[in-house]
Amino acid sequence: MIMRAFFCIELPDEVRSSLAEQSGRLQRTLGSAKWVAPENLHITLRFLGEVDGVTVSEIQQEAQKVAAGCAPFQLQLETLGAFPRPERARVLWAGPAAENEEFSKLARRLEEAAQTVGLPPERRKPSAHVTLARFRNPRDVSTEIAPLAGAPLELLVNQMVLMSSSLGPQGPTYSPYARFPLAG
Ligand code: 3AM
Repeated sequence: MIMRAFFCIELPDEVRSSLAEQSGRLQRTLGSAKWVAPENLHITLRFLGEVDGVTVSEIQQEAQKVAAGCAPFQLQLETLGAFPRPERARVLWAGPAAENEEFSKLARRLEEAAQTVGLPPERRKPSAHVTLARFRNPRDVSTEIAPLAGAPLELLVNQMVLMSSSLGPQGPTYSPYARFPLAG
């Protein structure tokens, strides 16, 4: 068994629909891009890539320990932002205005877990964000970067999800594979 997978935080319906609405509005001004479908909006914790059955079972054991050691926390999505920077954006996202320590801790522990089971290190620093769009060619979105309408969108992060992803011509389809309640 080989599965493309990642750990993420799911969004509650009201956060998802607010982001989908704002994404729809941005779509009308920004136009051509790969816009993330509303049902696919999420906050990535750790991308794993293609993993085999043994790795999936090992990472689940490690994730269990990580979740047992982290307490539920609040996350506020307050602003639009862009990677690597608004003037040359490849990714347009919604997220917190500043680093969230609890998110960082959870992501750091998952990074350690991934390395424990033999996965290569992720070099990019984890940052809490919901990707709304990806641009094939970098573009200037600086005039769009603003606080989210109706901000802050608040969510209680009380579990993380191991998500499987299958890539198709219409884009990826995500299915929750396992859930890990934060119990620290
Ligand atoms: O949450 P975002 O959109 O930032 O870009 C992919 C998405 O992140 C990322 O994993 C998340 C779920 O698909 N991703 C895809 N391929 C990746 C790779 N090779 C990757 N992250 C790191 N390395």
